[in-house]
Amino acid sequence: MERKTVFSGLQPTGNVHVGNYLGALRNWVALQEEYDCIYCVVDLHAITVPLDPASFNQDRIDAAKVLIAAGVDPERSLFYYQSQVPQHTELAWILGSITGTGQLNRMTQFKDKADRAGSNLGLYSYPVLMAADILLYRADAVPVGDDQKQHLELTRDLAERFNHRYGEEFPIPEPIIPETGARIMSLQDPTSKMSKSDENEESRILVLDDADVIRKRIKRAVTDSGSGIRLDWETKPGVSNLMEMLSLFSGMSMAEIEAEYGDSGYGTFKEVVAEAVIEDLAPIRRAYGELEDGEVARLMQRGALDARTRAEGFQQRVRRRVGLTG
Ligand code: ATP
Ligand code: LTN
Repeated sequence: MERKTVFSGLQPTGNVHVGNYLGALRNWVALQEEYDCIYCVVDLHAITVPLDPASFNQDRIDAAKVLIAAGVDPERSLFYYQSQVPQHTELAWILGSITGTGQLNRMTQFKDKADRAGSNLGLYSYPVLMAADILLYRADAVPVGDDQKQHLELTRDLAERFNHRYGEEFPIPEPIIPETGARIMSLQDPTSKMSKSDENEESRILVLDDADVIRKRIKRAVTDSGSGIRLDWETKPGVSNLMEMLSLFSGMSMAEIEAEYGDSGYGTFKEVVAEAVIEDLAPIRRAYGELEDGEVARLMQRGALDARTRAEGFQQRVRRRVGLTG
């Protein structure tokens, strides 16, 4: 039986944090066992907010290195930079022509980002480019964190609309969202999600942080003024967030965590969480240190070449459907 196709993307802005890792990246790695996987460093999405051109190429290489160090395998999966495969933007334009502005106006991530960074056309049409990323390869499934649900809904809608107007071309992709870890919260404000763009760097743990930084971040994580280690997102969101991280990093169930640490003080519990995070991330940090920029740049070039060939085959079908062939 032919393997199903998985597609996902990560922006090369800021450093990869444990939210990205637990919500998406761990799934990317695991899915390589069973699926035909395509993973993309989405640099064109990243430039929708202001960034420094002088350091951007290094940001892309660093992001690619973290992904490879975490287990994305360029020998098994197609792995490349989005901007090196122009078929993404061509399909985005075609899909943009069947996207209602009313629908884009409802995208919550656009509203959030536009409030913070100012609005522009790229940011507005960001979800259409994301839909193009996914549909370009006829992906069946998309591993993402909880915050991408709305964008996935739009992708599914656009696939259906295209199929209806131009003939059956795209499968309707399913999100793969983990049951736990899909929304890791900020360490400083456990009611909002951990984010790369949060100004306060104490709000997150990066996959490449060293042991001392991880201990410090968790020690300073906001909890509540009560006591007891109990899963309760309403009244104890900070503690619940730490419990979720411990469960995902150590493999313990929530019941086991409550049984073992229910009566512990917050200080002691935080030390346990920190050690579990440090232990799980250490091999990634080590692997990262062994990768060379030049080697990664070459891998990405090769990935782009393969991706262009594959994407072009698919795009010829789209052009024919739309009436754009000579
Ligand atoms: P951020 O919000 O951190 O700036 P992002 O979501 O805008 O990141 P990406 O880095 O491209 O952008 O996200 C990569 C993946 O990580 C996506 O699948 C996203 O859903 C997931 N993700 C981001 N933040 C979290 C989080 N706090 N918890 C779980 N998954 C997350
Ligand atoms: N918008 C996503 C990144 C992204 C993506 C994709 C994820 C761009 N294209 C395609 C899955 C599939 C985000 O995490 N901010």
